[in-house]
Formats: sequence, C-alpha cells, structure tokens
Amino acid sequence: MSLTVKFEKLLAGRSELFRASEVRELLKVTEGGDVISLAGGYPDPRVFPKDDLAEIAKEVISDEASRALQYSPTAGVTEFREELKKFMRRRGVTVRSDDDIIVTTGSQQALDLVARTFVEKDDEIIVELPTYLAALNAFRLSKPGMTAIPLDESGMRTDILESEIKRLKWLGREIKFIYTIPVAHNPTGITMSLERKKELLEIASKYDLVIIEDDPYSYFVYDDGVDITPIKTLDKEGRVVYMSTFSKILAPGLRIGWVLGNEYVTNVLERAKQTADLHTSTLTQIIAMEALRRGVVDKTIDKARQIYRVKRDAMLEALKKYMVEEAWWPNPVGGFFVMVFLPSYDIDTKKMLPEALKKGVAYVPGASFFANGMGWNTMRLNFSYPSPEQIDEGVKRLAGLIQEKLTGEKVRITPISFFKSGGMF
Ligand code: PMP
Ligand code: G9A
Repeated sequence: MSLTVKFEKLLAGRSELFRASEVRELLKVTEGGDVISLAGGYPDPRVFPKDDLAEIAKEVISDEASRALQYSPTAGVTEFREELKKFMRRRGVTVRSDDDIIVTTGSQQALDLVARTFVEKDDEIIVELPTYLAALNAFRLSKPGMTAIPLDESGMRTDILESEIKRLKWLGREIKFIYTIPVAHNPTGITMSLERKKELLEIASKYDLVIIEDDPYSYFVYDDGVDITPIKTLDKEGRVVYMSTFSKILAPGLRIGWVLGNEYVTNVLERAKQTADLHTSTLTQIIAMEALRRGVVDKTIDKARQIYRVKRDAMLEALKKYMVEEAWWPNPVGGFFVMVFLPSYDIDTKKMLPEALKKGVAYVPGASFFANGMGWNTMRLNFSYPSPEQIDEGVKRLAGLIQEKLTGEKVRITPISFFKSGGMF
C-alpha cells in the first residue's frame, strides 16, 4: 500500500540519525528460528530468578499497590535509591557525600541522557575503539565529533589518549567527556589494568575532563586476580559519572539502570529524564529493591557467574578447535563477548552475515562498534545466551564459512591483530 501522507517530508532532520541497532535488527531474524545466535548480548534465561521474582511481584502488587502502581519521582523511588547506594558501597564503588543516584530505564537511557545533557553539535567526545554500538548510536544524535582511542590488552591506550587530547585542544575543540567500559568491555571483553585506570584519571584531571564509566559487566569476571576497582573509586575529584544496570544481574526486561555521580549532574539528568518518560516503572523499581534486600541479586550474580564461566570456556575452546589459524581474539576475563579479528581485510563480516545466517549462525559484524569506520574484518560473538553445545556448533559453522572465504582469494595477511599492531591498522 502506498503512503497517502508524505511523512518523509515532515520528518525532523535529526530523524536521519536514528540508526537501527544491528543487535536489535538481528534479533528479528534469530528469534524463534533455527539460527544459533552468537549475536545479541542476552542473559541466559536460566539465570533469571523467576520464582523469587514471581513471589516478590505478587507481594508487591497485593500489599503495596497504592505505591507500586502509582507514579513516582523522576530520580527514582527514594528508598530504592538508598538501597542502590548501599549496594554500590558493598561492591566497592565510592559514593561521595556530594554524589547522588538517578534511576534510569536501563543504562541505555543513561547513555542517551548523558549525551543529551552534555553534548551538542560540534562538541567532541572521546570513546574507545571499538566501543558499545548502542552508545555510539545514542551519542551520534547530538552530532559530536568523535575521537576513538584504541585499546590494547590493558584497556584504553592512555598514551594515545593524551596526544589526541593535545591535538583536539590545539584545534580548539571542546571535549565533553571520555566514555569507557573498563571491565569486560563490550565488544572486546578487555579489562583495563589498574595502572591504566590511574593514568586515565591523571589525564582527565590534568585536562579537566569528565569520565563516563559504564559498568554492566564487573559482576561477571571469571578469572582470579583481575583488578576490577571502579575508576569512580580511584577518583578523588568527583569527575567520574558511573553507570550500571540490573539487566545482567537480575533481568533486562525490568529495564532498570542507574547513574551515580555528582549531584549537580544527576539533577540535570533528572530534568532531561522528565521529558523522556517522567520516571522508570515504579513497579519494577520496587521489585528490584526487594530483590536486593532479600539477597536475590547476590544469588543471581553467583549463579550467573558460574554458568557464564562454563560458556566462556566453551567459546574459547571452540574457537581454538575450529577458527582459522590466522584469526586472533583477546581472551575475555569476563563479560559476555569475544571479538574475533579475521586475518584478511578482504572479508567484510557485514557482507558475510547473510551467508552465515543461511548456514544457521548469527554474529554481530564488528564495524558498528568502530567509531572510525574500520573494523569490517571483525565480528562479535556472544557466549552468555547459547548453550555450550550451540556455541560449539555455531563456531564450527562460522569457522567453516570463514575458511571458505579465505581459500581461493588473494588473502592479505595483516599484522595478526589490531591490538598487536599497537592498536593501529
Ligand atoms: N552499556 C553497555 C556496555 C552494554 O553492554 C549494555 C547492554 N548490556 C548497555 C549499556 C545497556 O544495557 P541496559 O539498557 O539493558 O541496561
Ligand atoms: O548485545 C548487546 O550488546 C546488548 C543487547 C542490546 C540489545 O538488546 O539491543
């Protein structure tokens, strides 16, 4: 049917910047089908504490309907915010006396609010290379310049960061923040070393910059001896705005995230949030609060960590067994993902995706995670959702396809990886 109303003529210019998330688009093709999804970063549903949540939900609705089903403050249910502060302290995240918490509708909303609050056209923001694609999509709406700082196995390259800041200052650019996912980074699984975190803070302090610390995955570190000190905890000046989420530690369907930072910032975020959704669901906030109080969250984290460790190992094992010899991937100490760097720039993982889907396996093409337009020879593989058997079969199918692509073509073997070449192509 053809459109009678010319909607396209009426759209605001900014609507051109509404990019479909590849994770969301892939969901449509993998949901319910025979395709093994190594794409979206979904929790394993076995981890959801459904009996506990059912009991809590029933109690909350039966006993507290007048509060739980009512509108609530934009910043979040007051008691819940207090509970969150306790939870943060228990996890070693410093809550300063001039800090406050705002509850958001997932941390995706926090990313959107932060961008809308700080950034306007032609401002500069600094991100990691690569970084979470939905953060890039949210930031892009404010039309900033983006400077992407490569990672190596210890996290953001702070040497490159400082030289880039100097260059941007010289160009007269206004840098609004540095966005980082320091622990079990999405998409690479890399964790920033303590030394790097200190260097990052020193640089931020020297140039008076704000750090946005996005931390959905520090609950899921599988190896011993990994430092997960939050940058927020090392920060003596209140320049770190920290965010996290219940999506992985309880259930993403609740849509609850939070921001912890200087109260000046949370106040502005609160006003920005009012225009977006008035407040996050009162009902799910109270359910999450009870889950925190009754130890359900801690129990879920413990269970999830064990399940995901097995799956991480299954993924690494399958990659070792099947993946083409010249490919490279950093070993993730935690989180939900492995990023594979293919040894030929001739393979474009976005173009290859339809063929992979035909073979019954899905992944997220890496390019969407690269703010500089590179990364087309990379792919992100998720291991939290599929079973160990599906991981094995999925990687086998994928590796077979990659092998087919490598033979017969004029393969340019590049430095074995992006990271090993000092983070530069
Ligand atoms: N940041 C990062 C780094 C993520 O991986 C995700 C997705 N898990 C989010 C933010 C958004 O998560 P949510 O909106 O479900 O809280
Ligand atoms: O895949 C991810 O990184 C997290 C999930 C995002 C989504 O469901 O859009």
